[in-house]
Amino acid sequence: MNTFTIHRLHAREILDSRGRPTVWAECALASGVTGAASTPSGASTGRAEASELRDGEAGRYGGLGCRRAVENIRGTLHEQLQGRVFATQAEFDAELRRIDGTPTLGRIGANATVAVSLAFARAGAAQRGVPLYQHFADLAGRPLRTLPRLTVNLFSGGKHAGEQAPLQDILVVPKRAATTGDALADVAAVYRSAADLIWKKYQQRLLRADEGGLAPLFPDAEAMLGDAVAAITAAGFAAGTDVALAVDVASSHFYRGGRYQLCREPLTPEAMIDRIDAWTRRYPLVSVEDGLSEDDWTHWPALRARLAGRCLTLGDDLLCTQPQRINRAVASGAADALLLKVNQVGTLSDAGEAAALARAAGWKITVSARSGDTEDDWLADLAVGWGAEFIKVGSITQSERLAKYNRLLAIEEATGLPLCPLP
Ligand code: 2PG
Ligand code: MG
Repeated sequence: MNTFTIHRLHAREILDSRGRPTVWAECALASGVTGAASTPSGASTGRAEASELRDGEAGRYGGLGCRRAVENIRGTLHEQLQGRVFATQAEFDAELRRIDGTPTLGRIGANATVAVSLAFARAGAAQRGVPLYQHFADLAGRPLRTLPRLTVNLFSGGKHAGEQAPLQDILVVPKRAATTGDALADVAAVYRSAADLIWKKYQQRLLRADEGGLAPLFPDAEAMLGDAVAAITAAGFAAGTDVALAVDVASSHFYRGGRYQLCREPLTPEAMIDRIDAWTRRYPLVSVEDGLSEDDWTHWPALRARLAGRCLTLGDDLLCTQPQRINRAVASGAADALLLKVNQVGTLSDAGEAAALARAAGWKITVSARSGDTEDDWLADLAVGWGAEFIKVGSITQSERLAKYNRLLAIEEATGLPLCPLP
């Protein structure tokens, strides 16, 4: 049997794309191979996410330092795991959980466990002599079949752009393109025409948000969606057929006292559902993420029922990649698609359990980066290995985003896999 013996765990504090500290970890196995990985970090986080351990030292990175998380890897985890033999990723991740001992991984820090869990996976792939995407596919027990479709950030608002506009993320979804390479070319054409349009309409060119999206002072949600359609058309595409849209409403962040404060217009949950329904009829949306708040469990089933068959009801903050929240959503019919972020749950195996539950319910999966991310590209391998229908990485500017797209291009070349059929 192929077993994995830990020789050394190492870590260091590095910076993410927002210039904030995060964790890089390396796992060396006794067989002589090593694997390294780094942890991304969100800004628009769900309340049920696993706990990042931050130093809280006011004079250093505003308290966001990760030296304690790094020390926990170099110290506690290295000392307790050195020389230990693991047969599977699941055994290794269970041991991380046991050593931490808290449900949210707050003692060692989920920012530490994510990096270590992924570094162990990379080392495992290296020891087996297989590409990381193949290793992920084998961990999930599924054959490689397709590449994920791109959902690419075009316009930003909400917490990714200083709250200048209500919707957090308007994404471009290439439909006509038959390969990742062609899909990126179509996205680039839309991005260019959107930049021209933004210049003409808002006299703003270079202000870019956290994920590289354009972020002018849109007056309202409809302008964001309408301008995206105009950019698609101006680039010469048929909106909806060649290139469609997706939206991350991220509405947990403007839900107060039972009302959705959309552009200072307080909407009841029913009115918010009507508004989203109207968007899906007026604009070519293939999915709506976090249309309702993470606290509004009562109304999610009505939203899903309203959109069913036309547009995916995608849960991010609602689910936080947590198996027990996904079970609740499946039982109540609250969603039909999972946004999967490994650092929301803290280990690769927990994220794998989340993906398996979503699959068993017949849901679609979008594997997602975070708004604070690094040049690490494991996300592309994960999306391919786990057969995600979609991947969400951010815009086509900024190297932490491009690392993932460029890795997808390499995987496409190596495997010749087709893009996932459209849902
Ligand atoms: C989201 C993500 C990625 P963040 O809300 O889906 O866009 O944002 O990483 O800030 O949570
Ligand atoms: Mg989201």
